[in-house]
Amino acid sequence: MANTLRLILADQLSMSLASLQDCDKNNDLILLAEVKAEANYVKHHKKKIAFLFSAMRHFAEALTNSGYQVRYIKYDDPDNQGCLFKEVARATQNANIEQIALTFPGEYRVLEDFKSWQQKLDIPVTIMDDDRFLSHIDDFAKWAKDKKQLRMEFFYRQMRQTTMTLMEADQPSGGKWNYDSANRNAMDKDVEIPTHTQFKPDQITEDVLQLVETEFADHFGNLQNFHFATTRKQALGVLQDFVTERLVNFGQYQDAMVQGKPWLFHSHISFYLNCGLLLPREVIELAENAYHNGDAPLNSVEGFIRQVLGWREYVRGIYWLKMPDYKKQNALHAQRTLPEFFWSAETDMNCLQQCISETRDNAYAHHIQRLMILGNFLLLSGVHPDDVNEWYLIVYADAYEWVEMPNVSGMILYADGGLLASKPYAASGSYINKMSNYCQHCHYNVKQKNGPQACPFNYLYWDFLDRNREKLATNPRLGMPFATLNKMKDDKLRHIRQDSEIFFKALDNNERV
Ligand code: FAD
Ligand code: DLZ
Ligand code: SF4
Repeated sequence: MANTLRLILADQLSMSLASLQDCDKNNDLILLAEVKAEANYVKHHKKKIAFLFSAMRHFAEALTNSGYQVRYIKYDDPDNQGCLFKEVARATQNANIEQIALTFPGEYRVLEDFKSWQQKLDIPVTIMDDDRFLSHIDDFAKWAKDKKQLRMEFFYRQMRQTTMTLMEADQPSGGKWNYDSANRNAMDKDVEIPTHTQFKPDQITEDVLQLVETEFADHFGNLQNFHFATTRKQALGVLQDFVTERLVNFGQYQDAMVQGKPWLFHSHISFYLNCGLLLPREVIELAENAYHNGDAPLNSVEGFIRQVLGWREYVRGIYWLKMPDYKKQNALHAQRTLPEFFWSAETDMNCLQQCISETRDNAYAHHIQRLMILGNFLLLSGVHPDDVNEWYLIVYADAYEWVEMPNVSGMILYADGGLLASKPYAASGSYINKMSNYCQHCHYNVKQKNGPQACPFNYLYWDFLDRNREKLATNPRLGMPFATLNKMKDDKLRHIRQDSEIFFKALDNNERV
């Protein structure tokens, strides 16, 4: 076998990675590179860069300790070439390399880049399937073929069957596929929320934190209290803590939001799953075992497994099925630019203020914050999908385009015209008030429908439906709200339109809202 260069990306930090499987420890060279092009193509959150660089350095160390030959390019190496291709080109020149092995990347633009390397370098380049995912993108395409709507629920059921997860013979455990109806509680006052797993930075992480502070000073976010896992062992610790301490309550409080409590009963493993420190198979297995051992109820375990085996695999399928066109979709013709306060958190809307400042501090927000606070506001305000996609890709430490874009363009913005979501996830203030305690601390009054003190979500919700009547009124799942809108007195509708106009004017002038 010829000497092979094996490039490993920041989100491919798995010992079981396809392109590592036939590695010849004596003759092959593994390359990891911290490069400007990847760290700056959007201005990633400081904690995201620190997390990935530290995880890369730890992974390189683990590879070296296992006997592999590793070439590691640090960000501040004086002759750092600045992009993956140039680092690969340099490594092939110096090390007698005869071929290159890659694993299928998580972003379309990276794949396009990979595809050009064989010709540019004039040596064979092999791109291997990323078999860490449980569903192959070709199988997803087959499943999707000839379907008008690609509902996650049906894909998920098929995944349960093909992987025999939470199944009893050919029936779903407990007799139902989906226990979502049991998973919509607000937080009970007397429930104690466990602390999330935190790790003290070691020397490798300290070095990286210093580097990021210096080199990425103008990026969003802060580096204080950096506590992420940066090794596989630590990531397994986060997973284990979730299964023993939080999974039991994951289901019922999945959609709850609490002021000052960003982590709740969620797993906090998306960072590790997406960069390769954890594998979906082992995560699902551990959760399923908790159910069989009687350590967690079915609504929690099924709810959690649906996220990993269902949603996570499904959004990846959608991304690769629809790219590159997916990026250009804007079914609702949203045109507004991203409000400035999405960077500063300076807003009187307390729910947004909380979610944005937590995002700034943690590079994390849980799902319902991303969907029903931040996403809901961006949908109702008609912010352009390009701006919204860029923001979400920047601010979350688990964000790569394959997972971020379908959630943004499909789930929150309805920019794909309903391919992913059967209706837009639009809601007024009463939903937020029901699921959180944010409204108790807000400048605005959630009970008020109109006027300067009214919760903006209340009139923006109706204004959104009114503005998008033509595209949404025939959606059967929006029958009820449109019936209400159609019966609305002219006077009331005029107030809604006026309040929305005043609000948007202030927003566009960058005045405090
Ligand atoms: P938990 O609530 O504990 O869920 C368990 C796991 O399920 C997660 O770790 C994740 O791997 C998976 N999962 C849950 N929901 C989804 C989903 N909708 N799509 C894909 N996987 C899911 N997730 C990302 O990993 N990266 C992103 O860039 C990202 N962007 C998002 C943008 C928007 C607008 C929305 C609405 C959701 C986004 N999500 C994204 C999905 C979800 O919000 C995060 O996976 C989750 O909040 C991560 O926290 P957790 O690990 O504590 O998740
Ligand atoms: C997100 C990211 C960052 C911040 N830095 C690097 C890097 O320096 N080197 C690298 O190999 N990858 C990095 N990544 C991840 C890539 O930008 C890209 O999102 C994924 O590798 C796609 O699979
Ligand atoms: Fe958010 Fe409205 Fe509640 Fe304020 S009143 S926290 S803006 S939902």
